[in-house]
Amino acid sequence: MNLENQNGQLDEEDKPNNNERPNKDSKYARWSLYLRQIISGSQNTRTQQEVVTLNVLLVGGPQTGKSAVGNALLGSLEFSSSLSSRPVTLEPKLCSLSFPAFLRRQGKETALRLRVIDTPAIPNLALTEAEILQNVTTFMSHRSVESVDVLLLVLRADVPLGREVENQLNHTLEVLLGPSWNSHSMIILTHKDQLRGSKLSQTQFLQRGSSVTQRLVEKVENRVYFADVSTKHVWQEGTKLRESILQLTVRNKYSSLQLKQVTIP
Ligand SMILES: Nc1nc2c(ncn2[C@@H]2O[C@H](COP(=O)(O)OP(=O)(O)OP(=O)(O)O)[C@@H](O)[C@H]2O)c(=O)[nH]1
Ligand SMILES: [Mg+2]
Repeated sequence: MNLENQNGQLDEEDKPNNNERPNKDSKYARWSLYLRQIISGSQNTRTQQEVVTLNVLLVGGPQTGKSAVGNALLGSLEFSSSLSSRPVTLEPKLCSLSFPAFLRRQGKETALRLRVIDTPAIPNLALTEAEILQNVTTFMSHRSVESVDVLLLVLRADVPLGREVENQLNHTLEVLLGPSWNSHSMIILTHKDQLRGSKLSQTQFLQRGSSVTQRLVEKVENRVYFADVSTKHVWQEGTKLRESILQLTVRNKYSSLQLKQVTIP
């Protein structure tokens, strides 16, 4: 099914509904979101609203904000996120939520159902790469997740990325999702708020940044999103992130990456 127009932009029908935009106040908005999920959940059953379900995988180095990005996406605090000298997330976790009437598709209001999978950091002080791969693949198979629609590679904007981390991320992702993992990926550069003192634009910042980050950015075809997912701005970021995820999905014509069979020696 071709859902993309010639410019690779969202078709009119696949644009997020502007009605989805909530009140700006984050505390109120979060509660309002929950109430809307509950109310619209029962309406969905009655009116049989169409649903697009996307599996979104969060991957990245230690303490980069993976879990915080997951919380922003779902407008919740389901994933444990905290400042720590040790890895906080040691097991994969899946949380899902539906956003009713998020887009129009084939003339119908369609809900967006996000299934967000948080994972332990790569590299990880507490787990080897083999253990992470084993944990993630076992978890995915128990939860019947066979494919990934969007991979969010979460890095810190304010911390240069080392070559070793780049190599490990590349290797793990290739084993897990195959060599074309980059086609379904987007880089989220968290801690945008820490760059406030810098007078550079985001593009200039990237151009003057580490060659390692630049290489990864090129690899994901320049899909980069600077985010501040500290609690104050989490609501606004969540809305924009969901829209970016939908945009990438449409660009990829709703295709997904099959998870590979991983054999751990
Ligand atoms: N200021 C600021 N803090 C952030 C941002 N993103 C994450 N943090 C903070 O960074 C810390 C680590 O965030 P987590 O979400 O636990 O990071 P993680 O990558 O899941 O960490 P591990 O599971 O340990 O690998 C928390 O205190 C977050 O609040 C951001 O954009 N800005
Ligand atoms: Mg975490």
